[in-house]
Amino acid sequence: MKTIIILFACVFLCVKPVCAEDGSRLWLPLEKNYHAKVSSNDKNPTIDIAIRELQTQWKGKPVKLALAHHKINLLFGDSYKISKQKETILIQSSSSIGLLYGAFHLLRLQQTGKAEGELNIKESPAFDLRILNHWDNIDGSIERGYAGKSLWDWEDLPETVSPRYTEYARANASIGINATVLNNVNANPQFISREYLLKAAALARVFRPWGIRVYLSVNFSSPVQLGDLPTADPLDEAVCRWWKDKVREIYSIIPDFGGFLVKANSEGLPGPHDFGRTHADGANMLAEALEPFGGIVMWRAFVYDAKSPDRAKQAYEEFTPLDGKFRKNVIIQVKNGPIDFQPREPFNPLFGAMQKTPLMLELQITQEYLGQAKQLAYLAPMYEECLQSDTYAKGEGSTVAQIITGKVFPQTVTAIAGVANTGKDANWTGHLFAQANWYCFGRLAWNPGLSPEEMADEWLKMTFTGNPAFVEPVKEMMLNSREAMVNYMMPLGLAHLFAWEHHYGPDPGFTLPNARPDWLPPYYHRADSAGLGFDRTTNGSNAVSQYFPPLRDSLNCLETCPEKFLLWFHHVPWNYRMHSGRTLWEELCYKYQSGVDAVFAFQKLWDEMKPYIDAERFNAVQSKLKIQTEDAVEWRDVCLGYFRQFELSPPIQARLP
Ligand code: BDP
Repeated sequence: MKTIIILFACVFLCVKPVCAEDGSRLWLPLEKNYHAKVSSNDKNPTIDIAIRELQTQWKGKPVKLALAHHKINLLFGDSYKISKQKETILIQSSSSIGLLYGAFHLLRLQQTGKAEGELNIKESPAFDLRILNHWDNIDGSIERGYAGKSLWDWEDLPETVSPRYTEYARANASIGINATVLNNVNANPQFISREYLLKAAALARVFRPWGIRVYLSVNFSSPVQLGDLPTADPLDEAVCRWWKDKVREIYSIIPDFGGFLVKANSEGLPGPHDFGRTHADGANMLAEALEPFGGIVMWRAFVYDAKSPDRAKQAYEEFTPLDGKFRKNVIIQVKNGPIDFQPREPFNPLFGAMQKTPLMLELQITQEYLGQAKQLAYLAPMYEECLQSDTYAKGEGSTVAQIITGKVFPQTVTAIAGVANTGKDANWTGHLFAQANWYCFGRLAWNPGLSPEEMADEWLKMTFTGNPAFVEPVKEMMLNSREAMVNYMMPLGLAHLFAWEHHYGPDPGFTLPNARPDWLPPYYHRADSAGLGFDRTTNGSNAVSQYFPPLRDSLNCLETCPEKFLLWFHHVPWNYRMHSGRTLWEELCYKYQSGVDAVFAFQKLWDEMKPYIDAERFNAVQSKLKIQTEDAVEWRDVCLGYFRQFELSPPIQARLP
């Protein structure tokens, strides 16, 4: 009997290192109450937070927070320094928020086992604005949200302020996010009514000490819908006056309001084109109203026309003629690719092409086209792929990251936005591993040079355990997950093979009478008996010409176009020989199969991770991986089954297992 008890206790202590968790803690440290000694030369709500975070969670030498009233050694704004003195650790910044970021940095070092030894850290963010975009609606639904209802309880605000708002702000501050657009880009005009501004102000009050500013998406026809004006023409005096008065009202309610995000003349939304005006006319009118208060306009370049022969070309065609025509406080918000958040797209050719206008990058964190909250895809490799793409706008090395951080062409403001994946689910993001995408977005917004591996390593250690037996294999799985998904969904540059509307499962052959052709998969894959893929070469739609040489030329040529983008740029014969020696058809079969194989391997690997983490989170991920393998098989079978009909005389039979 004795032996059994001892054995039982041992199993419990050694094999169950972490207590059960539902994921609500995110990557933040467990509240330990270490009573660390923390002092500061100043006091305000932000510094109080930094002190509290350290007091409860820091285990080590006393920490001294030093707010420098004059900028020490060129430490600006959000920047900070951490150094180890003899008996203390010193965090210095010229701003309170810099001290809080420094505190979170120190805690991260502790959580990842790197707090020992020398500390000589100097950090500055690469972007001024590190923003989440929430596509949240007044009724609590979230467009493309997969983690429950909106975090914002509009009905209860401003009177009732949920504690979740503080937790949200804390999580964001811990990774350096400093701005949030509260509502959907498909904006309900009500969001800038007085009633809703008071609600937004209550959120802004919670977020303020965490260094987070509130922004709102606005509907371009608000003067008509909210103000009863007969027009929303941006050159109409009454319209300009209406917006100026509205902006004044906003700042009287939210004094540190950040500005507007605008989706105009896109997917049926109103905009300046309705009045024969340009995007610049529209954006400048709003910018003029915001300018006296220091606000900005983030004007989206996500535009496409039902009649366009190549949707991928349109944003470039509409926006490049306007380069240099925007006011200083306008920044153009550009999605990573020219279509729409597909599992893989080449970078948007607007990056590098607009050289006299600030541009910002819009990434999607919510996995609209990447398995939503059911499938595991770590998106840092996808973000990195875009950020490190060379545009050649000013010779070699003009990467997207260099462009949007203002290093190639000067920018008055720099920013990066991520469409949030948060919701009311206990674990915030639906899939536990989707938390890593929120995390890495914030980390990249601070430093776009961080590697996906570094960030996965941090996130795993902070979220689960530092045990290498868990961290190393799971990190490997994360790093391979996006490529696996590309392979089982749409390899070799295919895009948009989704079933109608829900953007989850496959339906490459879907058509609907009278539907917009650019919302149907055949518009994108162009499969016929001659081959597969969209000809965007100089012989086709000529979208390649929107890229700078020498990239343009290498994309244009079948032999030099990277195979991961082959079918994006070329209509390729079925029997074309790929670099592997396989024909296109064989390669397609091979890619789909390797995607499926990878997911089965993830499932197997995860099963082996059971001893290292709590049962609750282990089971949650395990059951989602089961769904993912079933879905991957479906993707392979449906897509290959469909494409096979076009493939004339296959040199070998498709290897459908
Ligand atoms: C697409 C979404 C749609 C958004 C749109 C946008 O399907 O719901 O409104 O992007 O970014 O990806 O405006």
